[in-house]
Amino acid sequence: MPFRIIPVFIAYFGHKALTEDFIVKKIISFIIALTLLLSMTVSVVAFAEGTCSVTINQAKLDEYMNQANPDLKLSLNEKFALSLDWLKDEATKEEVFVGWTLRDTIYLQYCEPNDDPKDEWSEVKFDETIDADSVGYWQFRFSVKDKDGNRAYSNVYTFYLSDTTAPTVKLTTTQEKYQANGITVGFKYNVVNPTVTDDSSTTKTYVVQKKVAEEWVTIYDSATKTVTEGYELYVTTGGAITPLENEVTGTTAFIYRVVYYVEDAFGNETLAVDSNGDGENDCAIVLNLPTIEPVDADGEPIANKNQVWIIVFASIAVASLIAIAVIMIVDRKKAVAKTDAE
Ligand SMILES: [Ca+2]
Ligand SMILES: [Ca+2]
Repeated sequence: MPFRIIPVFIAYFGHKALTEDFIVKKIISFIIALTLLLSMTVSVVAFAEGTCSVTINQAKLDEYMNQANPDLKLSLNEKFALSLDWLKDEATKEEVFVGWTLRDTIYLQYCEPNDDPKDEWSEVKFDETIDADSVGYWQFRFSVKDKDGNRAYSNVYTFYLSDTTAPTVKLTTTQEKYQANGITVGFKYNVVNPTVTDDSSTTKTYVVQKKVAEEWVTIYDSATKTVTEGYELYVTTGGAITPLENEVTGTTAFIYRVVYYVEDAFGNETLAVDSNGDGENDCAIVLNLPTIEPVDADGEPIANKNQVWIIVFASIAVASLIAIAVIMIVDRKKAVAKTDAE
């Protein structure tokens, strides 16, 4: 008897299971339909975002940009602002940005030379400035944002920003010290470069000059690493100066100097000093090197000290010689006296 219940049980619960399965399926279908609908709506909204209520008249913009070209010539380290006359004029602005109202914002977008134009755009508003601080191709474009945040973009304009400024050059503190206090005769002085500041890489060369018969003679050229024939005694092939011991000038005069030449990567040469007195600047800076005697830690000339000691030792030596001579004479006299006595 209980076995007769089983088919009924199966029939009942089987049907119920079917019914539940049906409901689950319906729910899933509904969710799918809802998802589809939702994604369609999102897509529609997304497409709607691309439409800006302002359109850019590219041909007109090109026209104004061509006229404005001189204004857009950039030079390094200048604050660059979008101060274009046609943009200040409401009528011409509306000609380019068709449909523009006060609720829409015009931006100048820029991509610096080292930035990727795919995604590294920065932007400024009409009256803001850009720091034009790197050499190379800068890309610009206009973008207008309407009141709903929709954007329109112009074509890209490319400008080459060049470095037209020569490097600034000044002596280091150590160089200033040597220029004031002198370099020591008989000792090697290694020439170093002055402090050079520029936005691009720089080339620094120098020549060592020595005053011979009132004329400055170049005795070493760092560009070619050559010592002028006959001056091997005064300067090494590495450009180090060794004044001879008899070349002491004192700190108020000098017979050695280093003339520096500095140029940046764009050929801007620093011409700040007239080294040959012809009235025209020809080099970046000159380091004058007076020559002094060697001094000890107390500032006493070592040479003088040596001389004192030489005198002391010489005096002792002379005194010793006299003493020996006296002893010898006395001994000899004694010996003579002894012989006489015999
Ligand atoms: Ca420069
Ligand atoms: Ca000159």
